[in-house]
Amino acid sequence: MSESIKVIVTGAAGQIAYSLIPRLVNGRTFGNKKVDLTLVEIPQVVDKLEGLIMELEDSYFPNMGDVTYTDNFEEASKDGDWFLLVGSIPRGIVYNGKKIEERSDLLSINGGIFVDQGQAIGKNAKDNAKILVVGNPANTNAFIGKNAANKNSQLWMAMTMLDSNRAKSVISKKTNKNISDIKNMIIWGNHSPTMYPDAENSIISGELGSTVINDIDWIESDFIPLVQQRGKAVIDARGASSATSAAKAAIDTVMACESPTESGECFSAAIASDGSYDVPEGLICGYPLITQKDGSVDIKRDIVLSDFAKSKFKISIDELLAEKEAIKHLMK
Ligand code: NAX
Repeated sequence: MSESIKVIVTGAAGQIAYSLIPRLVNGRTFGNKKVDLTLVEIPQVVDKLEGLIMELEDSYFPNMGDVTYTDNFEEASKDGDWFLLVGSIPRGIVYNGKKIEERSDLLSINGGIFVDQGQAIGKNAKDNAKILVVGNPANTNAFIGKNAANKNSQLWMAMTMLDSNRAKSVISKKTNKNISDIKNMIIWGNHSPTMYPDAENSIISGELGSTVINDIDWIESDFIPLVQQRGKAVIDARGASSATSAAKAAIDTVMACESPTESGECFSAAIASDGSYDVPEGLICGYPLITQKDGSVDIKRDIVLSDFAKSKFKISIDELLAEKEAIKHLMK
């Protein structure tokens, strides 16, 4: 093991993290690097991480380096290479005496957390750090964090890989193909029920989705709502939100960034718009992405959107703009 990498995970005592953290040190996600982990939680539950660390030690992970835990994010962020920001305050809990039900309250509370975390990352993390925001509202949390970090060499992303994986599964059932035959499943826009999963531009056994499926009614009435509402369906069935699939999607995103993307392919995550596809600059928007040979991550710019796609995508961009408006008091 020649190289080591420092990975910071917030929300480390939560249900996604329980499934995510062991995979970070399994020798696959970061190849043969030694992985040093810093696990972060809020003060009320941080001591529970002692138990998780005991389990990690008992699991025999040859690639596991130093593992520590803390409730001090500022301290944790020092020299970080990768940040998986999973922790956030969920809807429905009582926070400072008030039940958090409105999306605007959620945006504001979590936004405040991401100002502090963003500033710490900008100041303390590596210049080429990569940050994946999982905690909701993920795109706007990443928008706030990136602004607070104020360091363009760091890459801020919000996770849409779970939506992409869900969409691949729906298409594989519809077309009777193996899920590995479905590529380039792009999620445009916000990680929210307005997202636009792009079946037309997916690649199914080497052919364009619009040719293979050729059924716009199914795309509009079945496929899109199924993907958009899948998170709720899992909660209804399981009595808890998606955890193991969310953890797998976070790992898929890290791995997609850690090695160059195959020619012609792309993966899904939300990053800051540079104006591509007419998205207002700066919004953290779901795009098709490519990891270059030098490790940088770029938007794939040669996707052609149909008028149908553009109209759906616009709904999600408008929502991102409304969220930006709702948190403008948190911006410098
Ligand atoms: P849990 O409630 O099980 O865990 C969240 C953990 O975050 C808790 O242990 C809490 O103490 C901790 N936390 C809260 N604020 C923190 C802070 N400032 N610093 C460090 N830790 C903090 O939730 P879980 O099911 O693990 O979900 C985590 C987040 O992922 C939620 O916001 C959820 O909405 C979001 N999701 C995002 C998905 C995506 O595709 N982007 C999909 C899955 C998931 O719904």
